[in-house]
Amino acid sequence: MIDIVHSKSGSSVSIHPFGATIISYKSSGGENLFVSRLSKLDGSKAIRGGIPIVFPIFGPPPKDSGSTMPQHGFARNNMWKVKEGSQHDSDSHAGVTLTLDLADASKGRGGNNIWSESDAKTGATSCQLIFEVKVDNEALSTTMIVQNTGSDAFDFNCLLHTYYAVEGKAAQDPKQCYAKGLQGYSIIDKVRGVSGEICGEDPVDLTAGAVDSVYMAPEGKMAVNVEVGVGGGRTVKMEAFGTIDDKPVPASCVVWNPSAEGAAGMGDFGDDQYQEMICVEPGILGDQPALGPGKKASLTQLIFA
Ligand code: TA6
Repeated sequence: MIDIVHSKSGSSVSIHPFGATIISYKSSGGENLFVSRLSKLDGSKAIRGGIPIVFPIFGPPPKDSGSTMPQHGFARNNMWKVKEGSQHDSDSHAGVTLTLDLADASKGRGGNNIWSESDAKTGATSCQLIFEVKVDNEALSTTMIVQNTGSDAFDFNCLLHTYYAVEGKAAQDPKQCYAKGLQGYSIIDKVRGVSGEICGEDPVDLTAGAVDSVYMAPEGKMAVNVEVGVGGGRTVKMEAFGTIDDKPVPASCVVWNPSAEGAAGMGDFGDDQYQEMICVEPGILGDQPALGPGKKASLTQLIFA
């Protein structure tokens, strides 16, 4: 585990090198992230909680693609390396940088896709992922950078799959747990199988059971800003923004809670723990331009807690 403490503020973050998965972010209000009590931490599968990194696909591979890449891609299924000399603790902040080269990604690439071992050997599709983590007295800042190190452009999605801890098993209490700030976003509701409704002024809450919705930004909106109710009378603020080739691209946001039924169906999720979490996940999920050879993309998430 990589443990980072900002001595000046006492805020801290713990990162598991498997998937560069942040599994703890503590600030003055205590632990902000949820990790299932049944989560694997031995590298046998993606960590169930914290901030898993989703790349190069969000969700399952495209239908009829024939790709066998696991859901949410390979970034969260491989051991990342600490960038030498990057761990630091200064008055302003503490932090570390981790990297994953495609060549070192031995798991989760599947077959029949541009990322699979056979194709990538030609060097056509290749990348280096860089994950910059900083913590200070105000926030946890995480920036994922995708560097195209191959000869071909590639399409991608990336997302930071953040699990917030909700105090007092209050996730299904709309007064205590919600995601506010998505008004005007177009909704892809995967539970109801409905797309295109526009989110209203009311915060998104978890009263209707399972929630699994993607909120796509309205025209011209780049950064996503969400206030997350996390129980105990507390709220956390999240801001996220993305770039491709240093130009801003719209950030989308996913809200997920599996409900009792979904929790019971996951072996690495406590049956009752749907009451203890809400996922609010910023990502670059649109049909944005492909990333050209030598170019980079970035996704930054700031969690003010
Ligand atoms: O982000 C929401 C989601 O895509 C849900 O559909 C659900 O599958 C969740 O991610 C967890 O996915 P995982 O592959 O980690 O079990």
